[in-house]
Amino acid sequence: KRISKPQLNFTTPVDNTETHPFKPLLKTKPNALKPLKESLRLVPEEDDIPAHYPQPYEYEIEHQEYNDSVLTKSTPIPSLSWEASEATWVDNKSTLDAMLQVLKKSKELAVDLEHHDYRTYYGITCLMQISTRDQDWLVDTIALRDELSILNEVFTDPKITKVLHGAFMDIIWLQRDLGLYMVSLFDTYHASRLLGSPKHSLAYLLEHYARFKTSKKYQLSDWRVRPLPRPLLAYARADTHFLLNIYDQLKNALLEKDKLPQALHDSRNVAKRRYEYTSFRPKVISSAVYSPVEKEEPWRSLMFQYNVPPEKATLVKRLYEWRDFIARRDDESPRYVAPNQLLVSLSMSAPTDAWAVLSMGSFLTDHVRSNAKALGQLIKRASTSAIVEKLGDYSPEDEKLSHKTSVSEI
Ligand code: U5P
Repeated sequence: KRISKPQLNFTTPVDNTETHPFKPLLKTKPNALKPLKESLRLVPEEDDIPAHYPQPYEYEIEHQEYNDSVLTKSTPIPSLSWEASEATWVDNKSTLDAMLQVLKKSKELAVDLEHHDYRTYYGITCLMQISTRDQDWLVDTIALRDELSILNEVFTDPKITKVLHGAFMDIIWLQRDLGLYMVSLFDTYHASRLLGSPKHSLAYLLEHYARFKTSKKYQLSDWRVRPLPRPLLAYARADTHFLLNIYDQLKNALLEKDKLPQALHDSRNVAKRRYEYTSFRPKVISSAVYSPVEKEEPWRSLMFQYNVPPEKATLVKRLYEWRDFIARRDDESPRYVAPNQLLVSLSMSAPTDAWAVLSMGSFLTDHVRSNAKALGQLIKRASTSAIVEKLGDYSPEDEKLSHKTSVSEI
C-alpha cells in the first residue's frame, strides 16, 4: 500500500536547509528551575563547538532529585494481565487531555517511541507508547504532532519517574519533533548493563523478567500506516506494558549491589543529550550531542566499506553530495534516493551520459533514473577534475604517499 507522506500535512513545513543551529521547539517551560528565556539564549561559538541553543532542561536534569521511591527497595508490582487489558488509542485533543489527567496522578510512567526514517530526511516520530501501573496508551504522534508539548508537565516533573529502555534516540526524537524533554529518567538499558546481564535488549528483559516472548520482526515496519494493523498495535503495547514491573526488579537489584547512583548518573546523561543539525555539530564527537551525520568525511567510510580505489575519492564525494542535496530537497532519506551499493556502482562504472546511467542495470531508483542526464554530467566533470588534479603534481613517489594517507585516514 502506498502511503502519502505525512510531512506534507505538517503545520510547520519540514526545513532541511540547516541555515541556523537547531532551535528548541519549547514555548513554555513547566517545572522550571531556570526560566525559559535564559534556557533559550544562544551560546556563542567557542573552541570546537559552534554557536548553539542549549538543551533547555539540562540544569533541571542535573539538579532535580529523583522521587524517594526510586531510591528505596520495594516489592515489585505485578504487570496487569496482558490478555485482560487493551491499549487506548490517542489521536485527538480530548483523549489526550484525559490521558494527561491520569498521568499526572502516577508516580512512574513507562514510555517508548516508534520512528520512521526512510521516506524523510531527518525522520518522523510516528507513535508514543505510554504505560502506567494500570493502563496502556498508544499516542498518534503524527496526528497530535503540534499538541503534545503539554506532556512536558509530566515528562519534566521530577516526582514522576519516566522509565525507558535504551532512551538515547527517544530523547533526540522527542526534542526534535515534539519539543519534549525528560527530567527523572530511568533507563533500563543502563540498569541492565550495570547488573552485568548476559544481554541488554528489551526482548531479553521481557523474556527474563516478565516471561513474555516478543519478535523483533515488527520493529522496522512502516509505523506511518493508519490504522495500525493489530500485530503492530500489540507489538507496540508490549514495549511499555511490562516495563514498570521490570524497573521494580532492576531497581531492587541495583540497590542491593550499591549501583543505583551510577544507573541514575548514566540515565541523566542520556536525558541531557542535545539534538543538533549536522552543519553545527561540535567538531569532537561525543554522546552528549546527536546529529544526523556524525562523521567528518562520511563518504570515506563508504569507500572503505566497499573497497573503492582511492583515485575514485573525488567522484564518490561528488555523488555523495548530490545524493544528500536531493534527499534534503525532496525530504527523503539518502538511502531512498540511492542506496550505498548504487552509489558505489555509479562511481565504479562512471557512466558519463544519460544513456549509460540508465543502462546500469536493474537496481536504479526513481531519483537516479529521472536525474540520469545531470548525473552523467556530474560524473564526467568529476572524472575530468580528478585527471587534472593527478596531472598537476604527478610523481611516482607522490602517488604511493597519497595512497597511503588516504587509506590511513579512513
Ligand atoms: N530502530 C531502527 N533499527 C533498529 C532498532 C530500532 O531503526 O535496529 C528504530 C525503528 O524506527 C523503531 C524505533 O521504530 O527504533 C524504536 O525501536 P523499539 O523501541 O520499538 O525497539
